[in-house]
Amino acid sequence: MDTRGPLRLAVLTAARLGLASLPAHAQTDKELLKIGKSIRKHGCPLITDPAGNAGANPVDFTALFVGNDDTNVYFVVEFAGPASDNVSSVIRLNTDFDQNTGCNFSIPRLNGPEYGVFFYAPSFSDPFVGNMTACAAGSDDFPDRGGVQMVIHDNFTVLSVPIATLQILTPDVTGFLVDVEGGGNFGPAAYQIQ
Ligand SMILES: [Ca+2]
Ligand SMILES: [Ca+2]
Repeated sequence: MDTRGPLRLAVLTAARLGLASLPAHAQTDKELLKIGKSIRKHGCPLITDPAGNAGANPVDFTALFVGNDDTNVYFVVEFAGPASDNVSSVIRLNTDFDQNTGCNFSIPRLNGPEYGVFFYAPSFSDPFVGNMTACAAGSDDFPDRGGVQMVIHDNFTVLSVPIATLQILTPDVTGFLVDVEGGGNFGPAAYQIQ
C-alpha cells in the first residue's frame, strides 16, 4: 500500500496549522501534541502490531505513524495501554537505506541503523537521539540530546527529531528505514521525507 498520500496530508495539515515554519525547538508540548494528533488522525500507520500480545511486558506496541514538515520528522508511537507505562523503547533509523552501514544486529532484517531515538517513562530519563553506527548510543552523541522533543498523551507518545540532526550522519538524507523496539521488534518500514 502506498502510504505517502495520507502522510502528505498529515504534513499539509501541520502546515495549515502554521507550525511548519517554526524553527526547531520552538514547539510547545501543546503544539507537538496537536501535530501528533493530526498525523494520527489523517495518516495511516507505517507499522502496526496487535494489542494484547506483549505478555508480562508493560510495553505493548500497537502502531507507529510518521510525518514531517520542513524542519522535523514526527513519530507517533501508539501503545495498547497508557503511554506513560512505556519503560523503555527505541525507534531506529537507517538513514542511508543501506543495511551494510550502521549497527549490525543479530536480527538481520534490523541491520543498518545510523540513529536511535531512545525514549522512556518520564520519571526515568529524558529522550535522546543516539549515534548507532558503532552499536552504542549515548545522550551526548549529538548536541542538545539530538534536539528531540517528546509529549506523552493517553496511549500514544509524540516525538519530533530535527531533520538537521539526521543530516549530521547522512547529509543527503531523503528518508529512512524505521523499526521500533519496545516489548518486541517491529518493522522495518520505509519512509520518504516529503
Ligand atoms: Ca503489541
Ligand atoms: Ca545504514
